[in-house]
Amino acid sequence: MRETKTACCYCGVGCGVIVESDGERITGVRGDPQHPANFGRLCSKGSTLHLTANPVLQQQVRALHPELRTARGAPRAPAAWGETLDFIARRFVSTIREHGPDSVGFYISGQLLTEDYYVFNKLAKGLIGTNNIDTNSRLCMSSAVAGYKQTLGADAPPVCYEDIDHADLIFIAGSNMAYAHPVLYRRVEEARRRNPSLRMIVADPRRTDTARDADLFLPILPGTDVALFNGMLHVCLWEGLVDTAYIDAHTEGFAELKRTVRDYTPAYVAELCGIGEDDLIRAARWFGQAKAALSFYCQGLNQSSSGTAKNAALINLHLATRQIGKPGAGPFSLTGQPNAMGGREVGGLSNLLSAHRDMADSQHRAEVARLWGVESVPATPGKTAIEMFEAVRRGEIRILWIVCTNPAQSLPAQRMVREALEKAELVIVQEAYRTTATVAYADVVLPATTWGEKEGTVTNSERRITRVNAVLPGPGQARHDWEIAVDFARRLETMLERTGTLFPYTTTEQIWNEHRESTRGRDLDITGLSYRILEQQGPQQWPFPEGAAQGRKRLYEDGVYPTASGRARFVDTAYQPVAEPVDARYPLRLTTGRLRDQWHGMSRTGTVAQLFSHAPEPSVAMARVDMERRLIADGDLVHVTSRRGSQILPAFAGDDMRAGQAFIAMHWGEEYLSGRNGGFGVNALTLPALCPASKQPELKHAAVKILKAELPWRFVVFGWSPPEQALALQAGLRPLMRRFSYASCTLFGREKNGVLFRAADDYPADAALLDEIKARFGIMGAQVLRYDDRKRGHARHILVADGRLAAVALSGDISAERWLKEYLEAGQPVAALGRLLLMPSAAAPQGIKPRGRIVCNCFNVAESEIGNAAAELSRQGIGTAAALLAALQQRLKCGTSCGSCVPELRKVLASEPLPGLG
Ligand SMILES: Nc1nc2c(c(=O)[nH]1)N[C@H]1C(S)=C(S)[C@@H](COP(=O)(O)OP(=O)(O)OC[C@H]3O[C@@H](n4cnc5c(=O)[nH]c(N)nc54)[C@H](O)[C@@H]3O)O[C@H]1N2
Ligand SMILES: Nc1nc2c(c(=O)[nH]1)N[C@H]1C(S)=C(S)[C@@H](COP(=O)(O)OP(=O)(O)OC[C@H]3O[C@@H](n4cnc5c(=O)[nH]c(N)nc54)[C@H](O)[C@@H]3O)O[C@H]1N2
Ligand code: SF4
Ligand SMILES: [Mo]
Repeated sequence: MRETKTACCYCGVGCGVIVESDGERITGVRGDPQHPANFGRLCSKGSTLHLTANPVLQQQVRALHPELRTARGAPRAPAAWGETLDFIARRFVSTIREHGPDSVGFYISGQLLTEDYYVFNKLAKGLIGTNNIDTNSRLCMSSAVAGYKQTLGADAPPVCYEDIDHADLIFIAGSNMAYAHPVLYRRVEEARRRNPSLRMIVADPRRTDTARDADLFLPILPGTDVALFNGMLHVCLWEGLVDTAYIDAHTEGFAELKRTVRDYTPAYVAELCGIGEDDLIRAARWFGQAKAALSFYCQGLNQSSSGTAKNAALINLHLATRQIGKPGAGPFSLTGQPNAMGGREVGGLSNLLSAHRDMADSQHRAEVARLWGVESVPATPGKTAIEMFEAVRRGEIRILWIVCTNPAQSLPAQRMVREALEKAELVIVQEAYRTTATVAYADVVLPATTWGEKEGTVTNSERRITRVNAVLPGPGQARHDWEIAVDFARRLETMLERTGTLFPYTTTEQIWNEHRESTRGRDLDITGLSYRILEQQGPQQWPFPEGAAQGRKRLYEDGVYPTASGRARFVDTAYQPVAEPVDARYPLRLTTGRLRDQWHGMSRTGTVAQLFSHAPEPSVAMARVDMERRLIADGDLVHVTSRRGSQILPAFAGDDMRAGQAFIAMHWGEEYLSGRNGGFGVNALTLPALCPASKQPELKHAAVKILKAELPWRFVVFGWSPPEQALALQAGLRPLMRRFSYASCTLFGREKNGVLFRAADDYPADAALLDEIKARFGIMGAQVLRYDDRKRGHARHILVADGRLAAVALSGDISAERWLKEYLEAGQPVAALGRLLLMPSAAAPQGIKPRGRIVCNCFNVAESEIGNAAAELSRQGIGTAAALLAALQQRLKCGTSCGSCVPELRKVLASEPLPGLG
């Protein structure tokens, strides 16, 4: 037994994790009680990290050796590292010689460690001489970067997690913290428990679990945030809630903003935002009157064609009311990925340079060139993510190197993205998993190590740097991302006949020390830190300059800002509607976002069966009225169509949706949701409109139409699969999804691995195709129980093993799916059922009640069980909501481990009529 301290590889909360291993396997994880981000807590994703490292499962999906194809159309073949990197280097040399350095591009990731990031940045900007290096942080944090820089002068969140304990108002805008930053949200819950006068406002078009917890919920119309913040500032001005002395002493540009904001009267704003005037005024008063107002925001602000303006308008509000630079106050941009911050620190975007320097600034370029020992760094602006793929499609960028991100899933406008991937002369994909949609387009696959295998550092949302440690070596021939880049760079240097090397590193510490030196004198100065300090004294916040005893918790307490004048700048923000308005043809507003238990394209969380239990299959959520108008019932398949593409999926009514809106989780890409025409998943629909300042795409707002899909023929297969086959089975089914109008493929189960394949079409599929799919589930041969009604096209084929259901295939009439799956999942003996198993009827035999969705993943507690217990407890007349929750938790244990489901428990309880609560 060994224990290793490291950080969670998912969200930007940056929780500390203690990993248990036996030298060969990771056997468990628990939260690090000493880590200041989580003090021992983990959410549903963090607490299942060890399950993503199960070697039996991993072997089936990990990229284990380099793969190479030397000509388009040929299959990729395993290759040695040396041969592969030499091949790429030769192609780089010839392409650059012929077409210049800007004919290559790197698209990297906020999930890389700081050291990985640093090396790739130096490789592109220092050695190759191109600024064509951008990252998925462009889809995530670039509006936040631009917002902070425009207003406060530097890309630094001025706040810290501890501020939650000092705030008396928490304003959450465009963030579903309960799902996306759960452990930090636990801290908000705790602060509210301790301090009943702490109020919470949530602004979100959807009534999320976070919104349901609010004291004041502002269900604003999508994209109207700038109007909301300007309106709040208008009220604060009118009611004398701005801090004129602070504005005079520490800011500039207020006069212009004031003129603009004058027009944002409560009546006008309430109308624009679709909220009550009273609520707007109340929100402004709460904010302006608070002793300390802390706001949290994320993609509801950033992923917008006015993303930077939304950020700036919120920061304006903080500056004008002096809700900044003091305990409990400030604008807190939540970072999404674990190392979004680290990437920004090393200048990992096409417009940035090391240590928060600007590519456009000639002095900054000279400083970086000096640091690196190169003549110059290029001045030509690099392409940002969307622009880069557009340039690839135009043939301007010929070689594309993709690292630690899955653009064929996560970029908007998938048709364009895929045309680009097809057009590129060479696509290199450096990945830990070979199952992603992007790998299908790779000419070269470079297998990378991942969480539990690699080491370096990451920086979380509150500027805190944590050491990431390896527990086990990587599988097969996988190598660390920085090592791959360094090995490649040296080969390139040799081919370019460069003397000496810019990449003399043999350890991550050497890389990090160089990065550290680049921060000297900058706002993020970490010259006082070292790997040793991080290891001995734990995670530290920047800035931490030489001579300091500790990092800085909070910035700008002295009112001095890192701008030329030392003053913060108000930005004159005017409201702009979303890029693609709804109209008669595309009347619904589609938004996209996160599920509680899944991570992005699901290459990792999608290998853990139990993480599907909270949201088992892809779907689109709609308002009930919009469904009724279109004669759509819950579970019906619909075509969701935008100007860019179409995707079929089942619709369900969500009581969190306003009329006119629809929601699809961003996780459902082609890997899980597909079909014959297009079928690229959620991002078939989204658009490449960009915020002009940050170039961040508007992933949150597309105009769509939704129509019922007439696909009468249905097919579903589900069954248990042995651990050494389950993921391979699923991966093998993926190409077959394209053979149906609609198909999805997901996992289910807990101790066992279940695979579920679903398809629909307008006519029965080819019998050979169905037999092939069934055979993969073991549904073949004499022992299969069969019912076939050929005339009607109905079939029920069942594999029974040890007296229990092992796999079931239904086609035509699939209405028995629900109870058969309950029997299978419960491991219920079926001998007594006899012929009932094959009866064509849909009715469940006596004695089996569907459990429904699993709400508590830690203790496997289902919706139905929670509903029943809640009803019973509320009949007992327990007085307060808090007491009721406690009683529910005591009875079922739900929500007592990671706590991720607690907001949902509160929701269920709130829907019970509570005697004595009114
Ligand atoms: N479980 C889980 N957690 C994650 C991730 C994950 O994949 N899964 N990913 C991580 C990453 S990289 C990121 S970036 C974060 C994202 O974290 P969040 O931004 O909190 O998550 P999202 O669900 O993308 O979007 C947040 C909310 O924005 C709302 N919204 C949409 N349009 C608007 C608008 O115009 N105005 C306002 N005010 N709100 C709007 C949506 O309804 C949604 O509830 O999550 C991180 N944490
Ligand atoms: N519609 C819609 N689209 C969105 C969003 C949205 O809200 N709506 N959100 C956007 C946002 S905020 C984000 S951050 C992006 C995220 O989008 P992506 O970056 O595409 O998300 P991931 O699936 O996390 O991709 C990371 C990839 O790296 C691989 N990997 C894991 N560890 C390692 C490693 O150590 N090294 C290497 N080389 N590879 C590794 C994983 O297998 C995975 O395929 O999605 C964006 N796309
Ligand atoms: S909140 Fe959850 S996903 Fe985020 S770092 Fe902590 S454990 Fe990981
Ligand atoms: Mo993100």
